[in-house]
Amino acid sequence: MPITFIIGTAGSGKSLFTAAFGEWLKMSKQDVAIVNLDPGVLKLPYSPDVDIRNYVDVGNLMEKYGLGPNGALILAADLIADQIEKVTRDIEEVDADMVLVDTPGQMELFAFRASGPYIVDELTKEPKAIVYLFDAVFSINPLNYVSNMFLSAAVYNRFFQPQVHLLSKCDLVPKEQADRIADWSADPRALEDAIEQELEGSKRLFSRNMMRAIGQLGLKFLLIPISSKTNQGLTNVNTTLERILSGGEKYTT
Ligand SMILES: Nc1nc2c(ncn2[C@@H]2O[C@H](COP(=O)(O)OP(=O)(O)OP(=O)(O)O)[C@@H](O)[C@H]2O)c(=O)[nH]1
Ligand SMILES: [Mg+2]
Repeated sequence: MPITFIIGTAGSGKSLFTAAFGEWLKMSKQDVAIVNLDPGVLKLPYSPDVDIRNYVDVGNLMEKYGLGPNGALILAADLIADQIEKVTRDIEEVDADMVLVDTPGQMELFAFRASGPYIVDELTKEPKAIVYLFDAVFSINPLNYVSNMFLSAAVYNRFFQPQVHLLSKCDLVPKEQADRIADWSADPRALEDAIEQELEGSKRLFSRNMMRAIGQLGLKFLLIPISSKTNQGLTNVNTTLERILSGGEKYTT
């Protein structure tokens, strides 16, 4: 069963994308298993087939170890790795064509601790992909966009799995803005022009050097504009994931 992990900064739209894309796959007659790996979430926009909250309870951890909410979330993120066999068994029981995994709200709990890469490596030996979300509202400013490129490169550096980049929440920005951000992702000169025009001083210098450094790594961040409210772009996401998961592409797209 190929697995796709949905990653992005807090509030970037991971859970709603998991819900919308899961529904889209079902409507396209594909069997999909949806896994919630966020131990701290209270309400989800989908009914998970497999739920880490059955095995790790943040409230209990706070009480048992006298932790605050953040400390308990960090501990919970680490404890997820111990539950991997149970999660794997639950996923196998669903027996789907595709598994979508919604990851913890704060990206660093999954991407920048030991447990996330361990889980991605161990959950399956079948093809995997990472979907990384760029929030369109946040990415309108080239400085924010470049910061997100940097975070995305850092995520790639943690997992070394094929990575697909989505521009989420496109229904919230004018179409020309979304197109412009997508252009930056396809054409470094367009991004460099925006940096020259819209940023000044050290912000300009930093952004320009950062985008060049990431370019030198050979990473691409071709963004697929999507909306989990209108389903815009989900066909495109599916085509891209199918290509990656069947062909085992090595590079970011
Ligand atoms: N208009 C619009 N709102 C969206 C879209 N995707 C997500 N949202 C909203 O953005 C907010 C955050 O979305 P979530 O899907 O919870 O994001 P998340 O990355 O899972 O957030 P955390 O797990 O809490 O970090 C919610 O209010 C969503 O309704 C979208 O495509 N369009
Ligand atoms: Mg979420």
